[in-house]
Amino acid sequence: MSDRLERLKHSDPVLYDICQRELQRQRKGLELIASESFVPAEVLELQGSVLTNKTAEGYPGKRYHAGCAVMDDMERLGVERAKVLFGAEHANIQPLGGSSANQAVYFSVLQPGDRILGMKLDQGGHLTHGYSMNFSGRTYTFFDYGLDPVTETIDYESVERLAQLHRPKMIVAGASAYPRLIDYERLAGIAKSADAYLFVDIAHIAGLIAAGVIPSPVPHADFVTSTTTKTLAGARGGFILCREKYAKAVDSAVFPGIQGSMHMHTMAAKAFTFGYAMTDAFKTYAKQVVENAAALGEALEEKGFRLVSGGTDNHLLLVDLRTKKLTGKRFEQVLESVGITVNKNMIPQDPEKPMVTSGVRVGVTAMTIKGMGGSEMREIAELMTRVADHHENPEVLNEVSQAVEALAERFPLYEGFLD
Ligand code: DSN
Repeated sequence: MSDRLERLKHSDPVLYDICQRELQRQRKGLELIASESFVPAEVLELQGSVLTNKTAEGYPGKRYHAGCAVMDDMERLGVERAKVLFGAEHANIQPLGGSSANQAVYFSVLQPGDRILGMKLDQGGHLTHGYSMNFSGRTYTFFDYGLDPVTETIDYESVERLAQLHRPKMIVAGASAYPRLIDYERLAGIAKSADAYLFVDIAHIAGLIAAGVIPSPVPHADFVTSTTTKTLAGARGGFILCREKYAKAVDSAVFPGIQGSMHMHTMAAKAFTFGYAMTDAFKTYAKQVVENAAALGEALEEKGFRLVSGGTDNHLLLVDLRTKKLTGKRFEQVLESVGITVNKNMIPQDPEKPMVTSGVRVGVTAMTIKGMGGSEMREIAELMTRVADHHENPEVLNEVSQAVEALAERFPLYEGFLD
């Protein structure tokens, strides 16, 4: 790997410098973006491998180009691993990302204009679950459900009511900013009584599900999609799990429905990701993620932050900044200035606009992969609190910046790579 970048250094010093700067940013900062992780070196190797050279369309044994026998072995291996890991009847690992995986699920059994019930974006849902400017909201007729205003958890009674009222063909569950467990069994019952498909997008929590530390929707849902990044902590791509009876519809929705040739190098990295997620080391990591999120949440609450829903069951926290008289935009900016990266995020009933917000989303996956535990979570909470309470004091911010770098560098990242 260092050899390849050695070439880049001479052939394209500008891009080499960009890689170096990004590596230093990742090494010296505290990465708390909930959708990020630090992938194993094998994923970096596979994503940079000669597998990128092979063009293939179709499925193993039924390709549209010659010379695919080796890649057929690789795709079969990845599919088999995904099925075993999640206990699924069928897997398609060709989607280039989570969005294309979701597109393929809709496309597999729905027609443009069909009714779908999805979770509101500003209450934790995702762009591809019906946002008006996204392909989903532009192609299908979405209705949305949200959270109970008191508990700030999914209001299942309203899901049930809306399902009976609108009679959607599909109910979509899963979220990009929801810190609590989802009752898939209950949603499956609601979907069944409305004669709707249940589709669950587990992109954020797939690693925790794979490791068995939180419940799986696979036994209850008709379709499940995910990315292999985030808590699965691997390749940057997507995949679909479904019941066998939908296998043909899903496969043809992916190809030729929405994709042409696939990315063999990332598919191989996905196959590695599924294999690695079966190991004891991965299970230990996933358990620690949940413990770290709880520890960070408790420490932030002790320091006067309010957590949406009062806590977390997964890898992320949604922090309401109104008790600190800060907007999400301001806190994101000032945290970034000291080397802590989070993203501003709407909170339920947010009075601010989406580009301002009253909250931030905080995830612990990347820092857990680096090896951090409960005591480091408390240090991070202390640093975040100092930033919130002194966000206009350059001296304090300078001290925090030094403390961030010192904490980050106690946990080395990709030692020997790119150096
Ligand atoms: N959906 C975006 C997120 O949750 O950050 C990107 O994966």
